[in-house]
Amino acid sequence: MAVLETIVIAFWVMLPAYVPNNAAVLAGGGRPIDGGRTWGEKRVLGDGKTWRGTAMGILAGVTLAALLTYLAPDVGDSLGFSVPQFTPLAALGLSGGAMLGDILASFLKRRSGRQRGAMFPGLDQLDFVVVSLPLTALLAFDWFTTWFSLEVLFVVIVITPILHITTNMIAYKLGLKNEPW
Ligand code: CTP
Ligand code: MG
Ligand code: K
Repeated sequence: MAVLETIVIAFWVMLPAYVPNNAAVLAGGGRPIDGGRTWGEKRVLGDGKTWRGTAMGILAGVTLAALLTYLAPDVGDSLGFSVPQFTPLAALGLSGGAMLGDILASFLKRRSGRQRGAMFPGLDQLDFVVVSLPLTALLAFDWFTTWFSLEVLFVVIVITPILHITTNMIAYKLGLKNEPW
């Protein structure tokens, strides 16, 4: 597989997992998922994980997956190679897994004594990949193995932190996010 083809497919296939975190930042607020509950001295998840942010994040990811699926045949024709269409379960695995990964990361941050918004290098950039990929493999195994070759997985691991840092920096500069990570 050509390098450019691998990069395009990696980016396309991950878009429904990339968008939920950013949508949650824009749409977040309201009731926290943990309802303010603590475990020991510390919040279970914290005020940064809300029902509205999570629901809107998943909705944004699934909607984008539907749009990409609609566009895929024409884009594939123009590029000269196929780009992924998303099955409903694949869309749900990628978007839902991204939100779940982010939530689990906050759970770990609270257990390690980090306040809401504190930085956790590595986890902040890759938390959603770590859950969205296995969940997608679980929900849509054939689809997953069709698109996630070893080359694509490798590119995903490399471009994800770069994209994450860039988009969060932009969101911070625009005043949408409280911290640049
Ligand atoms: N957000 C939300 N629901 C989610 C994820 C994010 O409402 N499931 C919103 C919150 O307003 C949150 C903001 O997006 O403050 C930024 O997200 P993130 O950086 O993930 O949360 P933090 O506030 O940094 O909290 P944490 O330390 O738990 O990551
Ligand atoms: Mg944060
Ligand atoms: K996060």
